[in-house]
Amino acid sequence: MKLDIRLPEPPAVLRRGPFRAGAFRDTLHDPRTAVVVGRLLGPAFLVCFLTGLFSHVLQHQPHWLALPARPVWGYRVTQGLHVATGIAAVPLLLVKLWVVYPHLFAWPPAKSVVHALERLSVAVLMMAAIFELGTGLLNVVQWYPWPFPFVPAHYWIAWVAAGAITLHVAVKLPLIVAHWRRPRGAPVDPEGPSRRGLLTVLGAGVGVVTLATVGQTVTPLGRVSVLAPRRADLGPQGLPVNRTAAAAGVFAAVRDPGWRLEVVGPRPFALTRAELSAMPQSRAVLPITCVEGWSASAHWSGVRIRDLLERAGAAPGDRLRVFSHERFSPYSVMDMPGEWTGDPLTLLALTLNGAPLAEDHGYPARIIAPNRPGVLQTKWVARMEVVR
Ligand SMILES: Nc1nc2c(c(=O)[nH]1)N[C@H]1C(S)=C(S)[C@@H](COP(=O)(O)O)O[C@H]1N2
Ligand SMILES: [Mo]
Repeated sequence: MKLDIRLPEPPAVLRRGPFRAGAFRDTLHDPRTAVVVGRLLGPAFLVCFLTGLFSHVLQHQPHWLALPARPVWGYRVTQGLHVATGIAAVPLLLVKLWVVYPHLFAWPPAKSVVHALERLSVAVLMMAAIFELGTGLLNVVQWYPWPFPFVPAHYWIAWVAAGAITLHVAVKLPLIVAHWRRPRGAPVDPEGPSRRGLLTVLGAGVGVVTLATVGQTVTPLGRVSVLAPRRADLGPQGLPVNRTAAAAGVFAAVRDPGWRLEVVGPRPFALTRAELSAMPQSRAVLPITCVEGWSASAHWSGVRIRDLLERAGAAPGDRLRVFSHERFSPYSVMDMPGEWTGDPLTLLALTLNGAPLAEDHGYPARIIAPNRPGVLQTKWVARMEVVR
């Protein structure tokens, strides 16, 4: 007796994974659907990448690059878009992966070396995209359960993702071009699940996650955004707080009756809070825009940094290094380039929304500047140094 132990031949083009042949309706897993979803996911990734890049250069500004301090709400818009497009990209990426995942079981796994490399690049793209969205989301809820520093990891993997996406689009360009438009007179399967149905579900998903979170920066939607970790109007003096004075360990320093602001420059000086209040005061309506996605506008008043620098004998355009009473924090020291030190809206703020700064908002004095990330709005300022 002869046993036939030959395995059945896999279908020529595509094996349907662990599922029976025909388990997937072709309209939902065909190149046209992949292209239609890609047309939404691509721009979301692009906006997220560019706004992220802008945030990065603001926080790590190269000396040769001058950045604008206007419009004052610029960073509020770009960072709001960064977080919103990142969140919208989650359902988009999930659907995209679902549309193309039967290709995971393509047979043979690699037709050539080039094909193998192409599949490898898609694997890199997937991992980088999932890493970026995952770390970004956890950053929004301010949870850092990983052993690496968030900012450089999120930044460098973004370049990996951008490179892999560019390669992916280049490789798939013929397919993208061929399926960009709806095929004329294509037969519609009346019984199959429709592409339009899938896109409706996807649109609803994007709408829900956006509405549930965007209110942390689009203030009127605050009540709708039940998943937003912050409400822009909740907090002492009507403004959220990320790090409290207690958490920063600054009580002793900021409650010291002998507190003085030290300004170091060609003509160094020190001023008490009463002396600062006696100087000409300026007002500004400026937002705090936290990189984590919440933002809120507030009324500030205090002394222009420009006036303090002038008094210290600095020249216009000089840089400033600001030291907080808080120690051992990435926000203990902040550098401010000339575009901001000379700006009439950059203040050493003493009041917030009409009352002296609460301790949690940086009492006795904090930095507030236009078009800058929240992480650079240093609280509990102790000392400022003119940098030449
Ligand atoms: N010294 C110090 N300043 C700081 C911080 C901090 O942790 N320490 N947090 C920054 C961040 S991340 C933000 S978003 C703003 C928040 O300001 P607020 O608490 O007054 O709203 O303060 C910034 N200034
Ligand atoms: Mo922040």
